[in-house]
Amino acid sequence: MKVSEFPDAFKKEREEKGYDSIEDQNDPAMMILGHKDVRKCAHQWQTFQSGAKPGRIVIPSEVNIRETRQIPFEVDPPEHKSYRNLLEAWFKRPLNEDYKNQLTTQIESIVDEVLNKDAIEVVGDFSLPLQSRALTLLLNIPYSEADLWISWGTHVFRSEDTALDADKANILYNYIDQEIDKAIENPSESLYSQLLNSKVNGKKLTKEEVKGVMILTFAGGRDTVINAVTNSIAYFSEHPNSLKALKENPAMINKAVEELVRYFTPLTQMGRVATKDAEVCEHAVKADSRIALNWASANRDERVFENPNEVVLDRKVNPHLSFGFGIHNCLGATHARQILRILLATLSKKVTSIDVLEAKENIEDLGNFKRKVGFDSLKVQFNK
Ligand code: HEM
Ligand code: EMZ
Repeated sequence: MKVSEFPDAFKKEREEKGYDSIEDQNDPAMMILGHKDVRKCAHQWQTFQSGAKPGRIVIPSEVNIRETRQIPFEVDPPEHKSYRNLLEAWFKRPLNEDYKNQLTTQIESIVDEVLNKDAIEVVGDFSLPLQSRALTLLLNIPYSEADLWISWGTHVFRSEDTALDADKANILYNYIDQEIDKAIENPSESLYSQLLNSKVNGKKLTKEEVKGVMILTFAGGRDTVINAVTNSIAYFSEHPNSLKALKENPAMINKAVEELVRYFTPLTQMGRVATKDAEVCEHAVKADSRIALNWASANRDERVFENPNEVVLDRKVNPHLSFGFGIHNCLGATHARQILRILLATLSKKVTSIDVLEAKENIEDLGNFKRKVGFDSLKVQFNK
């Protein structure tokens, strides 16, 4: 398979019945595959809730590796809205000029670094440091803190051989506990301090609530960004003319980012738990069972996207669901989009071609479905 090719794993089932069930630790989930149905179910938060047992809406389920509720991700209205109101402005900071300039400096310097080398392993030596350094801007803490996060590897709940790794998750939880205590002693301008100073419905946020926001910020924005960056490099390695097109027409960059994010869909799906007996695609969903909003499948729905399996960098209408849909839409999307826009601008200016030396694909195992979501490793050479 070409490194830039990411097949549609769900086509047959989406076209034939619109759903299919997958096993997951004795808690199966009914995957919703069509664009229209995914949007409809995402809207029905009263029937399909996020505020179930912490970890249960994630696939694979994380109920066995954490107890802290991630906020605002695992909360339903009306509380959800109060938390969003609190966080919205902070997560829009990536639109500020100063933020963009700092992010540009970071990304240009990492691209300059790799330009001088013979071989670069993109996942560990490019995407992970880029993601971690950029996160210091979002949290508004010193740049040097990124070194520690880089040492944790690409996913905070996974290690090389275990899909769900409780020991590894504890490294993150203990770290966040410590950082919260530090911020209580020495308040600063960081997100920790901002949260510790905030009130929701007249009450100060508890340490557990602050932890819930911070875990989500670390976990949700980690392998998604790493995959988006790595897969973009894979794409341009086989499409050098697209880099040239972006250099000649930088106005196309925003559309190109949306299209790459649609095509890769870094987060395959997210679950919900039925609060009562319901029906989706004329199929019964029992109370307390799980459904999964499959963003990846919806993004290849031929009823919505012309030539869904092709990357059309200047695609005009692109209602992709890669950042989710409805009230829980991705809070980190502004940050993620800035990273990718600046990355594309920088690559198109500084790099003429990228040679792939070695690639090991990361295939998500969803029982009957196998989906390529990124790479375990991708060795390339960047050429000036
Ligand atoms: C929610 C994808 C980057 C923080 C979501 C959702 C998706 C998503 C699909 C919806 C989940 C649902 O409906 O249950 C992505 C992708 C990213 C990305 C594809 C990168 C390309 C980030 C980053 C952060 C972040 C960088 C923060 C550092 C969040 C948060 C939510 C969320 C806090 C929950 C919002 C809520 O529940 O109201 N993301 N994400 N994400 N994401 Fe992201
Ligand atoms: C959860 C999730 C958030 C989950 C919006 O998505 O991202 C996953 O990578 C984490 O494992 O805990 O944060």
